[in-house]
Amino acid sequence: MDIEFVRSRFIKHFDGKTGSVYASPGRINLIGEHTDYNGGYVFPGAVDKGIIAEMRINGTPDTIRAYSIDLKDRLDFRLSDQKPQASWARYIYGICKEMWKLGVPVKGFNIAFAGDVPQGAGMSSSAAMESCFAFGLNDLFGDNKVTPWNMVLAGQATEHNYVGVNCGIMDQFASVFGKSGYVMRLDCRSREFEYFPFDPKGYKLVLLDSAVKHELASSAYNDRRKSCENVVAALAAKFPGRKFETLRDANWDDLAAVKEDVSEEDYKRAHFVLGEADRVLAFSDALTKGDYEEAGRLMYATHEGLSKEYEVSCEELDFLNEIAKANGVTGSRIMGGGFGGCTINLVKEDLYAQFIDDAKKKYAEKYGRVPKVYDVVIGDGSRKLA
Ligand code: GAF
Repeated sequence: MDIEFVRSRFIKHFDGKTGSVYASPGRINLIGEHTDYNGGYVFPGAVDKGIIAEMRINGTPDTIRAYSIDLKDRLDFRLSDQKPQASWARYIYGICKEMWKLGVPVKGFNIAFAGDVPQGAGMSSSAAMESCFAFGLNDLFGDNKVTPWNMVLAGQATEHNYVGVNCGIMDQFASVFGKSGYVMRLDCRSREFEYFPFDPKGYKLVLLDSAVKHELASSAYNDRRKSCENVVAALAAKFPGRKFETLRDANWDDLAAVKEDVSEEDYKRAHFVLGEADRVLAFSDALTKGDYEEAGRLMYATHEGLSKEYEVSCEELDFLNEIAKANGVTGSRIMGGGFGGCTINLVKEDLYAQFIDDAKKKYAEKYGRVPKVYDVVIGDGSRKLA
């Protein structure tokens, strides 16, 4: 996907004029899954796939003329009206409202956009849209005064208020702050982060897309978050003198102390979150030492936890994980929210071809389709292209 492609559609579908062009990426996450809304650490990086949008002020008070190039769908709507029915248009409507709250006097504009982040693959195509539109609105109407962090929060608020997913901040953060060649360790409580150069010599990072998309993924995601909040409430009741905002404030002894006060299911979810918090820190150490074998072992442990304790895996993802193990892949796990999407695999270069061939063959034999393969290239965050 390139800028000329988007530009040609923008010219064709509107009044022949060009506008400004913005890009934002999707993301991978090395480790730290479902930790962001629990105040923990995550380890994402932006990818070289994303959304490109061309935007131009159209002189109306609040009419948005929007064209989704990928869906070939054109929609005009007003910001003073109810949110549009089309789900893709809600991202535009929502981010306009959230940027407005941050003091950006959004008026009418034309927009055409396209993307090459695979949908439903867990690479966060929605955060790429939110970040891209936020970046464009900030530039067109806001004198670029909204800070990158506030754009992250505006994207997250769009998910909460207009899409119905109570997500954390990892995806929007990665999309805004990504840097080519670097992954980032973010502390989601303090919002401090560090760039880590990521160049595992002798290894490749590859995604295998199960092509499964769970129908009820957003409500199941919200349920997981609710379980964590239930445990936090139980902790606050048990230890009135202490402050529990998220599971980040709890240690293993605390969790054991409320085991009988919470449901078995909620306990299991929290048990995963505390384990994952430990794993992200161990993973950072391993990365600093260049110990990719240890990093890979932690990825497998995360898969196990996501599958058995957090229960966000599915048969197909577990199968891909097993194939990775059988092929001697260093690390493999579900990436992103789960309920379908991709596994992320850290594989030695000399095992790569055999692993991919075997995964394609066995997956096709069992499920009648070949998993898509995406080699990960760590790219840049949100930016203006023209
Ligand atoms: C989704 C959410 F959007 C993120 O905030 C994060 O919770 C992730 O699932 C799981 O780690 O991508």
